[in-house]
Parts: sequence; structure tokens; C-alpha cells
Amino acid sequence: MAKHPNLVHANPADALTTDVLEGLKKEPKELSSVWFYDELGSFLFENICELPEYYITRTELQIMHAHGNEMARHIGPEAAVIELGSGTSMKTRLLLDRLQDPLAYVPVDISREHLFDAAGALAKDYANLHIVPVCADFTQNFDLPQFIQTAPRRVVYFPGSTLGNFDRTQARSLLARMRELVGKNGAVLIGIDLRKDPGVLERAYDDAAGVTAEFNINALRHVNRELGADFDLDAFEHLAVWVENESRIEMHLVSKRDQVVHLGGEQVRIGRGEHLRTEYCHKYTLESFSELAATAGLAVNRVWTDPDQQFSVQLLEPARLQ
Ligand code: AVI
Repeated sequence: MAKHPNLVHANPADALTTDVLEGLKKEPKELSSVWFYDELGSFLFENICELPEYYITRTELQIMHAHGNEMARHIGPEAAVIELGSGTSMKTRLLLDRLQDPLAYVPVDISREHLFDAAGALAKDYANLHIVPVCADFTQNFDLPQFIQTAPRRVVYFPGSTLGNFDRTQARSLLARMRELVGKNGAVLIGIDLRKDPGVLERAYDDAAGVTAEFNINALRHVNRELGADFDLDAFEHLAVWVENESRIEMHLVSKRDQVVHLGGEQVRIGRGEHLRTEYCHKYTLESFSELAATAGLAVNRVWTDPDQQFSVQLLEPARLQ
């Protein structure tokens, strides 16, 4: 993932056009997953989360229900919870409900609308909780409010396996940033999707009802609308493919014919059968994730999984220096 999805609306159109053109000139061609998330894309993503094939959301919720109390015990009382890319803060409630006297909840999201809607809804249900929304792109540096910076137990919550959408270098720096945010007494509670049968993954990212295919194609619709491109939406086919040596599932759009797309005064040729990669989601083993976390100075303290070990929620703490 290059940038946070909603950043699309924070940048001038010509910088975005340059970005898209750069991606289309790569070999193989790429289009950033930021383009998934316009209004329709966000709606489609909510639908994906409910699909029978997309086990991720369902399984993470199951783990939170089954082990939330134990997670809360490990986190301890008076924690300040910082959620990165908080969206609707739906899973957060499962955590907040179980924490002992949480000090504050800091949702961080680039979408002002999502942020304030979610914070408003939470404020109604958690009258004693300090809710301090921060409108920021969590992939970039941002400041926490002063009283959070000095809270004794700061916990970053990063559910949904979103870390998987970042390549190894980006994932490592994001984890290092989390470590910095929580300080030496803090913790990170993170959702990590686990490696599994490639067939299960390919179905999860290419469902029978075609919702993920529409989600993928919609990225082109979004580029057409925002940047005045002329992608022919019917001239592409959705593909989900497992890439073993990267341990990730990738989403591509495959051109059904030779075509020329116009964007920013340039012409881009796309050959029949040519692929445009739109997303990847890395899948980890417990071991490979623990190794990655260690490179960012974080040690895995606890791991909770579902009985089939499809997904994990992990508690990380700053690694103690020997
Ligand atoms: C947001 N992210 C964790 C989702 C995933 O599973 O990689 C995005 C998604 N793409 C297709 N389906 C869901």
C-alpha cells in the first residue's frame, strides 16, 4: 500500500495523475490501492467483510469475543488506546468494553467524516471515556495530544490485518513507528492474517458473488472520475493470485484486449492479457511475523488465534535490551 486510501482527496490532482502514470509505466503495471476507497469502494469493502469466503473480519471478531477479556487483562487498567486507521471503530468496542477504566481512546484516521462520526457515536456509549480524535495519515508522522504522550500505558490497536497491505520495508517502519508511539511501557495489539491454503485465499479475494471483482474494477472508475482518465471498465477482468515467494495474495486487473488509455495528456498502451497490480496482502506464519516485529524492536508477548489458526491477534511489547 503506497498511501492511506483517503489521501487521494488531500493531494492536488496533478500529483495524483503523475503517481498513477508512474505506476502505469512500471513493469508490471501498478495502480495504488488508494483508488479502492471512494464512497462506492468503501461500501463494497463493507460488503466484502460479510462475504462467506472472506473469513478475515468474521474470524478476527470471533477471536476478540473469545479472548477479549484476556487481552484486556494483559493490557491492564487506565490504558490510552490509540487506533490507527480507525474507520468506524467497530472492533474497538469489543476491546473498550473489556478494558478496566480505560483512560482515553484516540482514533486516528485521515477521513474527517469517518473520524467524527465514529467518535460521536462512541461518546454516546462511553460517557466516561476521553475520546480524542486525530485526523491524520497514520503512515506519516503525526503528533499525539500532549496528555496522551505522557499517559503511562499507551496501546496501539491495529486490527484488520491492514499491516499485510504494506510491503516488508513499509511494514517494518510502521511497526517501528508504533513502538515509538507507545514508548517503553506500552504495547501494540495487532491483527495478523496467517498463511493458509492458497485456494482459500484466492476464493477470499475472488468471491463467487463478484463483490471483490467489482471493488477492484471500481478503482478504475474512481481514477476516471477524479483524474479524467478513460479506462473502459468492461475491458478488464479481476484476478486474485497467490504469489508464493512473497507469501502474499495479489489482486490484478487483466486487460481483455489491446487498448489505449488517456490520462493527463498522455496515452498509455495496455496489451491484451497485460496485468495491472492493484493490491497485495501479505500472509504471515507466527514465526515470520515475530521475526518482522523483532526487526522493529517489538517482541510478541501473546498470540490469540481461532481454533483453525486462520487469523491471529497479537500483543507486542517493546523488546527489552539484553
Ligand atoms: C483492508 N485490507 C486488510 C483488505 C485485505 O484483506 O487485504 C482489503 C481487501 N482487498 C480485497 N479484499 C479485501
